[in-house]
Amino acid sequence: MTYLAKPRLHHPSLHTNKVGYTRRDYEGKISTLCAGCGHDSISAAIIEACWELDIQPHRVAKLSGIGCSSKTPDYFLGASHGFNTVHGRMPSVLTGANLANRELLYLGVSGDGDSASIGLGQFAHAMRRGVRMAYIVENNGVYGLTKGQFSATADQGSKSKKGAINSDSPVDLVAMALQLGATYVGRGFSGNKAQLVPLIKGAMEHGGAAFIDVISPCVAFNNHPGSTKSYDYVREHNEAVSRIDFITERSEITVSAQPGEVVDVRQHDGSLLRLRSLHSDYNPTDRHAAMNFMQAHQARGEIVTGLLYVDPLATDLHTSCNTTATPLNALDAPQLCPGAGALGKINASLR
Ligand SMILES: Cc1ncc(C[n+]2csc(CCOP(=O)(O)OP(=O)(O)O)c2C)c(N)n1
Ligand code: SF4
Ligand SMILES: [Mg+2]
Repeated sequence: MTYLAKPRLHHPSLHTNKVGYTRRDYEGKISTLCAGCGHDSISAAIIEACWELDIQPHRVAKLSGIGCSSKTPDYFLGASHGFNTVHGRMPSVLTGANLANRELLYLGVSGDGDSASIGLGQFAHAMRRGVRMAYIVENNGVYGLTKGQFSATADQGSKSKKGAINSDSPVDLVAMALQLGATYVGRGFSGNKAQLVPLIKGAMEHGGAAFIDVISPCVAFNNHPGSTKSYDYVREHNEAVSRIDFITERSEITVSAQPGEVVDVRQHDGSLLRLRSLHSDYNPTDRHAAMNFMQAHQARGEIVTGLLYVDPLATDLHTSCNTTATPLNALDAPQLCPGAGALGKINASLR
């Protein structure tokens, strides 16, 4: 058996959110991952974020590729739509689903092998097209499912469990997402839930392509001395750029802070990202400054985490393609197929 269903029974007095669901309603099956795997902490953060956002589970579509990370959608949001695609192909399947029905909230879950090795082209095009989604990569630097080979995000000089040294340069998905035009870019650590939950909430409510790279140690194959994706290494080298609070337009704003310490970013839907800057000169709405800041810190061996960049006025692929607001399954036959006359006109305009 590859999964265990969780019992549905729960105490009748469990706290419910504004749409009437308990936190348990956002859970999935019992995880079959190794005890201590970072991916399980990310699943817990996704559950927390969706529950706190009062999202109705049937409004979410969760898609993934292949890998331990890509198995995780089975372990959260059990009542949401799900599609476990082919290795590295989540972004194109998600793009198609999103174009067919823009009313759902899209959550893409992938691994560093899935997105930076076999799926690099797919990742790049989803980012540059501005597909509205929260794209989470659970980054452990190895192919966990196939027993720990280096992935494309493994740092040069890092050591495998058996002692081999990685000689290849790493792919940095955060740098790529920034360069390719993603409009919400963050990096988290599976061991820091307080930072991860608001990062995910902001991504779920963002109006364009949102990308979060979450360093997520693989305890079975990449958690030893010499690895740069182990719990110890990330804890020692983590440099948080900001502390983030996520406030929905419906919530009362109760956070207080000294002027100058806080940057407020209001997104299109009215939600507010409140960033307490830990670096006084950091501006999260300046793409080039974010790239320079990250690279300068990386050169010193630091892993910069937090919300690195956001464009609050982001638009998405539907805006650029000027598509109908109605999901395709709600259109009738004449609207879906306007007939030979309309096709003839289009062909004539192209001659
Ligand atoms: C087309 C194809 N090639 C190779 C594989 C074998 N394979 C399965 S998972 C995987 C890598 C998974 O690594 P990652 O995405 O980092 O996920 P992790 O297990 O580390 O969470 C590979 C190479 C496959 N399933 N399909
Ligand atoms: S092999 Fe690694 S990535 Fe896969 S479940 Fe185990 S710890 Fe997690
Ligand atoms: Mg991996």
